[in-house]
Amino acid sequence: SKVFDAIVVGAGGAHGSAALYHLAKRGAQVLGLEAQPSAPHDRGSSHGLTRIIRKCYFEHPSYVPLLHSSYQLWHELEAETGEKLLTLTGCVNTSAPGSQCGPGLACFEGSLLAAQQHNLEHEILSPAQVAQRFPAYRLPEGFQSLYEPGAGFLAPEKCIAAHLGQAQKSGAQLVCGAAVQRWAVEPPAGGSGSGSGSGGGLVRVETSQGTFQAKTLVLAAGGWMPALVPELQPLLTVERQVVGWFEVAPEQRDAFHPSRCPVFLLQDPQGNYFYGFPADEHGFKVGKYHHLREKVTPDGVPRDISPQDEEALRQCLQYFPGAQGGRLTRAAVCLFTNTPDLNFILDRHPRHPQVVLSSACSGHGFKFSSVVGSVLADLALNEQGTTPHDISLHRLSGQRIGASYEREKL
Ligand code: PYC
Repeated sequence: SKVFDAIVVGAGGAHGSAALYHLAKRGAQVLGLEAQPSAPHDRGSSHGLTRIIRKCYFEHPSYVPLLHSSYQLWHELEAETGEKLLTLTGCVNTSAPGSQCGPGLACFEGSLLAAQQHNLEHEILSPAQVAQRFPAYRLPEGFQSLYEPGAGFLAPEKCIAAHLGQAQKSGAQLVCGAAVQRWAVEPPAGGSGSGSGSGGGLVRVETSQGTFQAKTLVLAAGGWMPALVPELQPLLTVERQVVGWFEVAPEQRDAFHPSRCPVFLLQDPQGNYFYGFPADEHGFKVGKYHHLREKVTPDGVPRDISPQDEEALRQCLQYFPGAQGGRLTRAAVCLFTNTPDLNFILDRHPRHPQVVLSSACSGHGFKFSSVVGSVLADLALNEQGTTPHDISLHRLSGQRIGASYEREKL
């Protein structure tokens, strides 16, 4: 039977679709497998109409070079397809003094550090300046804000469809409804390597739609990664995330228009970390990072919206009075797959160099998917698993477990 150069599992997701695109563009014979019946889909981590993209990266300045490449690749994909994927609105990165959410610096301090280290365009604004420039916002006294004009949002479903469509134009095959039951590395034929950086035998992937073989395997299955790669189980937590759209008062709609309302990250004194987008036809979309901190399994995640879900999101509206009394018009449940340090995993499997792992975007990975696809193609196709991108933060070293950002090392 046919031996592909690469198989991508999770091809209907952000990183999988991008990997399929880059592999196919480089001339690899590539097969994308997606467990859901169609792609893009709304069962994983990449749906809900909008995802933030920004460069003043409070999580860690070393994400910035990846973000430069990511923006460039999104623009290239827009040019290839004629689709508008990225809308620039600017981003308000704001935090209350002393707020610290997660292992890193607070949003204001961290975004300032990234902006200074990488010479990124930004402005520092007081709450009064924020309200004057962006009338939807009402930030309390003391909040510090960094405004990044080059930020905005991506349309995730369109991005995935664009990557898949272009991949197929370059010869990739895509099989949806193919759930992986088992994968294994076969013993090397005649005891020697089989090319393409495999350093061993072929990879065999058994699915609900048949068995496939390839020289390399890219596993990018989001919340399904712990089941597919048991070695990752101690590192990964799958979490339920909810976003909601709230109605905006009619006289306030101008203030929530994308031309006047930047996307935002907002960390309050209670340790809550909210994020959101200008209003679309459904209303003003907000989320709370880690939401209710519910650990779930990807197939068992509750999809109904509870009063607690709505209440958690409504807390954010105190900072946006034009939406405060607004009805919840729409909501979406998706998955975060988190590592302890919230950095992604991008590496080869520790025991199988022909298997590439991409996982655990920890809720902030979509914007990177264009460049991550290119990194995954490098790891899969380059003999030594090298990539020109700096992914040292994302390699699977022993230090990753329980690692935290240390300011003095930045
Ligand atoms: O990646 O900007 C982001 C983000 C904010 C909240 C969740 N993800």
